[in-house]
Amino acid sequence: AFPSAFAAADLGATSGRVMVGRVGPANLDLSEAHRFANRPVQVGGSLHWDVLGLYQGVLDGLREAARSGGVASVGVDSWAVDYGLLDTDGRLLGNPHHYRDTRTQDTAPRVWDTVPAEELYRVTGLQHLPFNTVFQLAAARGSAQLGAARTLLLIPDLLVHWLTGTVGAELTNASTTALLDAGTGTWSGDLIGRLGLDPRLFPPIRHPGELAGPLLPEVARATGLAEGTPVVTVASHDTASAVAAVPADRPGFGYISCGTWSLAGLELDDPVVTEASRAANFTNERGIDGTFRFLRNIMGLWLLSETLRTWQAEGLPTDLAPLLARAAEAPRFAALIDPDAPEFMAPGDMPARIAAYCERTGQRAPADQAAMVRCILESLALAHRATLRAAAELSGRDLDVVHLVGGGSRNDLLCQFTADALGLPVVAGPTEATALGNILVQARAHGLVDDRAAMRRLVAGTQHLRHYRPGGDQRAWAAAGARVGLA
Ligand code: LRH
Repeated sequence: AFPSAFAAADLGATSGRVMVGRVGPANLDLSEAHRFANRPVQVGGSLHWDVLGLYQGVLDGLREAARSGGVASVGVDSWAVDYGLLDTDGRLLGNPHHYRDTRTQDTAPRVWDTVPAEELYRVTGLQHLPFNTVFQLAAARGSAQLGAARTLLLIPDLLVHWLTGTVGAELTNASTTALLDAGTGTWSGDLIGRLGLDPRLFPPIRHPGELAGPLLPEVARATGLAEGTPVVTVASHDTASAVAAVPADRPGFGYISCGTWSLAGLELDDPVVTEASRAANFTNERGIDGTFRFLRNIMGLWLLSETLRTWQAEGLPTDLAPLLARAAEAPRFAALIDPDAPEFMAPGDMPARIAAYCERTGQRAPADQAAMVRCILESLALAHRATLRAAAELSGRDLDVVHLVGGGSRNDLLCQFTADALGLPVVAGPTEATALGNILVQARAHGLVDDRAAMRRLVAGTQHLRHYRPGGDQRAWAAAGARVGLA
C-alpha cells in the first residue's frame, strides 16, 4: 500500500515546525519539512508573539511539503490559552500577547469577585493558571482593542483562519480558556455574560477530525500545494495532540508530555471536578474522542532552557550532553526546588532565581553548573512523582506505567530520575508526539486509521521508544520530595 502524506504545522514556545507524516497500514514516518525560531518580542511594556512571523514559517514549511510530493491535508496545533482578536472586517487587531506576559499577575481576584474560584472550577474543570484566557481577557477589559474586537481566535484557529478564511474554535484548545463548560463541551454563555464579555467573540466549536475548510486559492498558489487541499481540524492544543499519540496499550497508563512544560496526568472518560481536585489544582482539559486530560502543569524544561540561555549570555558552556553527564555524577538531593514556584514563570536569569529559592529555603545554592542541572532534573522528577500519584488518587485509578513523550524524552537523566522517583517503569518517546498526534487525527479523518487504540498501536509499532526500569531508593525520593512540599 502506498502511504499517504499529511502536513502538521506544530508551533512550540521556542520553535515552530512543519512536519510531513506518511501513514500506511503499518508505517508512520515523520520528516521535518521546515523548522523556524519562535522569538517572542518585548515591546511597549508587554511580551508578544510574532504571529505573522510564525504564519510565514508555516507557509515556508508548506512550500517545502509541496516540494516533497504534496500532502493530502494540513493540520495546525500550538500551545494553549493565547489568542488574537479580529475586527468587524476580519482583520487582526494587534499582536497576540504571550502567556508569560506579566499583565495577568493580579487579575484573577477581579474575576473571582464576579465568579468565585470554586464555581469557575465547577463549571470549567480547569486548573488555575494565572494566564488562562479568562484572566487575559479580564486584563484587557476596557481596552480599545477588546472594544473593537468581533472575533476571538486561539492561535491555531487564527492560523487556520488565514489558511482557509474560515472561523471556528477547536474543542481541545477551547477547553483551556476557562470559558468552556466542562460538562457540555460548549462555551458557557453564563460565564461569558457575567464576566461582561461579548458572546459573539466566541466562534462555534469544532471537533478534531472535522474539515475546517480548503486552503484559500492564494495560499495554495503561495505554497504550491494543490488547489482545494483540505485543512483538517486536529487536536489543536499541542498537549492534546501529544496525548493522542501516547503509545499506550492498556488503560493503567500515566503520561508526561514533557517539553517547555511537563503536563503530567491521566486520560479519563469523565472529568473529576471535586473540591479535592480543585485544591490540588488539577485540570480537565478536553482530549480527542470525548476524553478528558486530567493533568497538572509542571514548569518543565523551561527551567533548564532558561538556565542555558542565561549561561550562554554569560559565555559559559551550554552543550547539554556533557552537562548531563556531569550532573549524573553530582551529589544527589543537594538542593531542591518546587518547580512551580511563581517566580520561575517569567523569562530571565533562571540560575539566579533558583539560587535565591535555595537560600530562602535554608539550602545551599547549587555550587556549579552540574549541581544546577541536577537540582532542576531531580526537582522535576519529584514534581512528576507527586503529580501522577495525586492524579491516580484523585481519580481512583491505578497506575502501572508512565509514558514520557515530547522533547524531554530525549533527556536520559530525567527519564531515569522519573522512573526512580515514581517506582514505575517509564517508556520514553516518541519525541515528536505532538506532530504525530496531529498527523494521526488527519489520517483517521481520511479513513486510514480506525480509532484511538489503532493510532496508538501504530505509534508503538513504528516509533523509537526507550524503556527505563525504576531503580534506586523509593524512600529517599519520598523524603526528598517532602523537603520541598512535593509529597
Ligand atoms: C504546552 C502548553 C500547555 C499549556 C501551555 C500554555 O505547550 O500548551 O499545555 O498549559 O502550553
